[in-house]
Amino acid sequence: MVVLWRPALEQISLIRNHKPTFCSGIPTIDLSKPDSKTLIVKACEEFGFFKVINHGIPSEFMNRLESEAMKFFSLSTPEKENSGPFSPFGYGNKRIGSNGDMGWVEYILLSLNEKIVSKKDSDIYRQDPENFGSSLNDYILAVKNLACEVLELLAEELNIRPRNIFSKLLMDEESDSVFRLNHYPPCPELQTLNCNLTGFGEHTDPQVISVLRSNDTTGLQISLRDGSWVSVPPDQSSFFVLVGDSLQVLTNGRFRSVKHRVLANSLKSRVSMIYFGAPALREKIVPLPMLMAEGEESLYKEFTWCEYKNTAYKSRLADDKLCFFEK
Ligand code: GA4
Repeated sequence: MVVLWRPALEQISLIRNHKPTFCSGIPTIDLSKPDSKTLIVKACEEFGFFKVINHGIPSEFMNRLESEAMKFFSLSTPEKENSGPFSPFGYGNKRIGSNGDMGWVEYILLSLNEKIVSKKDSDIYRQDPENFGSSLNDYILAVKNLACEVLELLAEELNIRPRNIFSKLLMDEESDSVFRLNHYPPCPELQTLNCNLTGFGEHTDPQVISVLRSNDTTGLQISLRDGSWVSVPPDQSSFFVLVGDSLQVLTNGRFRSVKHRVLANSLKSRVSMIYFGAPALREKIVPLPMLMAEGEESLYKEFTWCEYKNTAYKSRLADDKLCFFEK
C-alpha cells in the first residue's frame, strides 16, 4: 500500500506493509568464464537484470568517482543548486523528471551526447574540476566499454551479425547516452515509522542498457516476473546490468526491461552511479529481423529513439511508456 507523507512540505511515497526480502538468486555473470554469454541471454530473458563479476574495471575508478561525488553532495544546498539546475540535466534534489515524481534522493544528471552537452554542465565540476572531471571520464569510458562488451556477447549468443549490431548504437558519436550520480541520504525518521520511503520510484529505463554500481548500502529492488519485489544485496565491487525498454523492442519482447526502484535507508547513505546507454536520436528502434522467427510479427509500431524519449520524458516514472508503441 502506498501513502503520502510530507517531510519538509514535499510529497514522497511511503511504502507500507513491505518487508524487503533479499533475492539470493540474482544471476551472476563471471565475465572471465566462457559460458558467460549463454548465462547473459538467460538472465536477460528471465530477469532483465544481472550482476557482473570479474569485469576487469579497476576498483580505483569506482572509489575515486564515489569519493568525488560525495565531496560534491556534501557541499551546502546553495552551492549545489548554483551548479544547476539545467533541467533535466545538472543537480536535482527530490524532484525527478518534470512530471511531479519525488524521491528521497539528490542527483547529478549528465548528458553524454557531446552535441547537446551544455557548457553549463561543466559547472558541476567547478569545486575540483580536475579530479571530478577526470574521474568521471575514466569511469564513464570504462562502463561504456563494459556495456558494449555485454551487448556483443549477447549478439554472439543470439547468433546475429555483425557482432556490434547492438553496441554500435552506444558507440555512435551522436549516441544520446546519459549518466547519473544518485545520493540517497539516510532518513532516521524511518526507524520509528515502520515504513519504507521511496528513494527513486518504480520504473523501467527507456534506453538500451544500464550499468549500475553502488556503494555498500541496500536499497535497490527489482520486480520479478510474478510482480513481487526483491531486494538486491549490494556489492560495491560488481556492476549490475539492466535491460532497458529499447532492448526489449529490438528483441521483439524476448528480453524484458526490468522494473526497479530504490528504497531509502534509515541509517546509511547510498551512492549509485549509472550509465544509461542509448542510441542516437535519429535511430529507429525496431525488432531486428534476424531475431524474428518465420512469420513472427513485430509487437511494436516503428519509432525513433527521439520519439520514444520524448514520450518517456512526458510520463510519470511508474507509467508504462511502451504501451503507446505497441501494435
Ligand atoms: C529513468 C532512467 C534515467 O534515470 C532517466 C530518468 C528521467 C529523469 O530523471 O529525468 C525520467 C525517467 C528516467 C523515465 C521517465 C521520465 C524521465 C524521469 C521521468 C519521470 C535520466 C531517463 O532517461 O529516464
